[in-house]
Amino acid sequence: MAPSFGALRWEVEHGVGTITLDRPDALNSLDATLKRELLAVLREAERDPAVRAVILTGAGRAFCAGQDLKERLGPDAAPLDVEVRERYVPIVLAIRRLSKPVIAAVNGVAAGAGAALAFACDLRIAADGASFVLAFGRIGLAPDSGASWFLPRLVGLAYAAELLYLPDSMPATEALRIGLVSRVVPAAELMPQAQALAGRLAHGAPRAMALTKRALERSLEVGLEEALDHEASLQGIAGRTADHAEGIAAFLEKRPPRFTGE
Ligand code: T3D
Repeated sequence: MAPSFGALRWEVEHGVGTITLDRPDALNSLDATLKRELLAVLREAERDPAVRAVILTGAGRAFCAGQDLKERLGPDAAPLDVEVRERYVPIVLAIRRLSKPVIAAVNGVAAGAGAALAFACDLRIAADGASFVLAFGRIGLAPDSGASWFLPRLVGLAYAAELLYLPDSMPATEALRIGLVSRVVPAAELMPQAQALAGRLAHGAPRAMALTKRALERSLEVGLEEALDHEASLQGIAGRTADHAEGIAAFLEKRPPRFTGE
């Protein structure tokens, strides 16, 4: 039976798992429950073979406003380094290590660690009214949850520095111009387009998708020769899959492939 959650919604349809952060009155900011459930649902997405691609989005007018600042003032708040290491880092790593592609469908404002969650995803598509605010500096904090790692890789040091040192709100159109998101669509089109994109990913060969994610990940950290060698190893794995044989057969028989993940 599919697990149920209180602070987020989890729906699986046609190979696509959709995570909707669901605390709209608090702009889907991350309280203890949402952080715990987000990690749990990412593990569920990995475990469930019916899920071949994942969408992460938010309910209401925000994607995610980062840490729930009201909870942070509470008596049980952990020191920041502990909170980041124990609650945020596992979520970011779960997204990066998920063997299935994750699309951030950024429906509204993405702030602080909420923006970092979007950066950790494999693809970012934004509604035209969405925005990014690297709000850490506004409240006297340094970046966390991978914001300072992802941003230079996504948009280069110059824009990463602008976003992190001068935490102004960046509208989706500007995010598209600098390459922070790959598509901006009218708000009403966001979920249909994200679902169409995820549907295409879900019809791909699952092992090839996972290997592509690993190749891209490694490419960020190594030189050309090591990347070439790593690609060759991954291709060796892909070449031994039934899906590769199916891909060739489908091509020769002039029909769409039916990938099974074998
Ligand atoms: O534990 C740790 O702290 C470590 C981890 C840190 C990582 C981080 O994420 S640090 C960054 C935390 N996030 C922020 O600093 C963003 C705070 N929010 C904002 O700056 C603004 O709300 C937005 C730019 C996101 C949106 O602005 P706006 O004008 O559209 O909405 P608003 O009026 O400010 O907010 C609407 C409601 O959401 C409001 O509640 P109310 O007054 O109607 O009852 C506001 O308090 C609430 N809200 C917004 N963000 C948060 C929040 N409540 C709790 N935590 C939030 N982060």
